[in-house]
Amino acid sequence: MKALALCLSLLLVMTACKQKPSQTSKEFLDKANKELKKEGHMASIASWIQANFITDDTTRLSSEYNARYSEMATAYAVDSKNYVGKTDDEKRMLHLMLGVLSVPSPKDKNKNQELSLLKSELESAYGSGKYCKDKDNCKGLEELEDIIKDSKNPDELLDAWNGWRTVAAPLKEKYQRTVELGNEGARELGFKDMADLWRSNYDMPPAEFEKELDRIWSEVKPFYEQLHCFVRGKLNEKYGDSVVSKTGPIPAHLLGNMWAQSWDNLVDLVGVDPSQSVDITKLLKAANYDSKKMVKTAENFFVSLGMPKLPETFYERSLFDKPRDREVVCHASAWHVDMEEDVRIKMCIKIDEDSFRTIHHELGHIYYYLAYKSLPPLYQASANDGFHEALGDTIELSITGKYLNDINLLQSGSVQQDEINTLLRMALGKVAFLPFGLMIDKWRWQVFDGRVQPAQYNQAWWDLRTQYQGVKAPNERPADAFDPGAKYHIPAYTPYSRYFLAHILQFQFHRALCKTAGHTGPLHECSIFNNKPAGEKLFAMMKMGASKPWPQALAAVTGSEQMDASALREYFAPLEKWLVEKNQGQKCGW
Ligand code: X8Z
Ligand code: ZN
Repeated sequence: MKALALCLSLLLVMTACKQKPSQTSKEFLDKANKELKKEGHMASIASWIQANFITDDTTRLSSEYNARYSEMATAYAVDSKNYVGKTDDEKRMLHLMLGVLSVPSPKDKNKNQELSLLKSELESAYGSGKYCKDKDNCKGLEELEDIIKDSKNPDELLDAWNGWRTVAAPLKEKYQRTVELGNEGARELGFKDMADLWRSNYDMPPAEFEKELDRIWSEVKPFYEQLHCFVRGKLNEKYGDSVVSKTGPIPAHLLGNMWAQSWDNLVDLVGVDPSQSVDITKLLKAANYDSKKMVKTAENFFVSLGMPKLPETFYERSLFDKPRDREVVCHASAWHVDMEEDVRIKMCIKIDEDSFRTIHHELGHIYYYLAYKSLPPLYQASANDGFHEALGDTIELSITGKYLNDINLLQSGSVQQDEINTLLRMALGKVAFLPFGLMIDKWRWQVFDGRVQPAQYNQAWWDLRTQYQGVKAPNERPADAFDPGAKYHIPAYTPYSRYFLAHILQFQFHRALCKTAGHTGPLHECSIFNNKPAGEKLFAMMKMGASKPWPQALAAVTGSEQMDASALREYFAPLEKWLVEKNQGQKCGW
């Protein structure tokens, strides 16, 4: 009875607070915007140093500054619930404040510190992870990825694949604890758990967002199954029944990518004709490109659309090349350090097509940052997070043979581009990715909401990999395996549905911008290079930041308020037809 009374009086105090905050919602938001920007700047600098120079010291420093930032962001988020907001803008910012942190910290100071340190440690452990066969033979992720990319020896592939996963196993305990703490933080903000929080950032009820993803997936699944069927057939021809069956899921070490997330490194194996499609790696090497020239070339594309040149500090402060003498997080990233003009990328650029495409992806983030830099910090984000990831990829879809001619990388007439070869190359990258993009957060949601307990982490991961991708673990997994931890975004806590959305949205943007540019032929032949009206349309949307619900931002470019796969299907239509014919007589699916 006493306890109940205490609760009741607490409730009364809280209700009273809600009615009478000491400042107006505008004053509250102005202060929050200002202080979060300032503290975020410090956290960003510290994280930058950590990621560029991984040591125990930088890990601690970064954890310290990020703990301060999280404490502040969480306090503001909790406090925001005492305000209603007078205008639509105020209401929107109050809601956005709840989602500032993807892993919200508990109010308890010790737990906040603990969470921050664990997160920094996970990031450092992933970035500096090594697989050592013996003490003089250690390999980092970059080297192991090269093996997966180039080798056609199943034993060698398996060793590199397993090797990288030995780095992830020890992360499980720390990860498990971050889930507990992050969920506690999410509950203090009024969410059921972190899954509920992550799904609440899409201008629709969280449960509907999941349905929305499933709906979009159902639009592309039949096409993916055809691609899967074709690739599996080729792998079976190459490696035989004992390595790849003609009917079941594909073992994950054979797809040319450490996570089997995109299969573009299989172009040769699946028979893409090098004389009938453009091999960008070959062109970059022949023209003696270095990392900076690759970045300049990508910048030049954005400038050709009417966007500004990058600030000099971008070139002074970015990291383009993997340093020889220190550990860095090589996973490519784009940073908005001060929420103004201090923008940087951090990448271990290789002179190849994959890096060339990724540079465009990263500059997409950078140009988004610059476009919305004058907005209040809470609006300094994209309409939904898929837009941010889609931006640079949209530009990348304009890297056509004609464009490569225009920039003198490809001599005109040297390659007779054929439609199927060109589309197959693209599909191995973009279409193969879709179920991977979807399943990562499906796994996390189950982990966050408790449907999957730590003892089932790995099994649940492989169940989803098989269900969605038709991919399986190449061998029985050790009891302590934590294979999800071998993918950067899991220890780094980067939400992943954004990439699934981006792979849909980029085709919607591409189709709309090509229309603006007056393009009439097939979509895969369109490049918006040099087209100012298309650039203006895109930049206008980027300038909106997160200030409006995403359907409005989407409509500003495409005229439609719906995310859907029709543009992707249209882009690949000839290939889909071709694959269906090629797969006649095969038992597709798994
Ligand atoms: O992480 C990235 C970017 C940085 S936002 C390089 N991507 C995802 C990945 O590598 O898993 C781009 C595509 C998917
Ligand atoms: Zn990105």
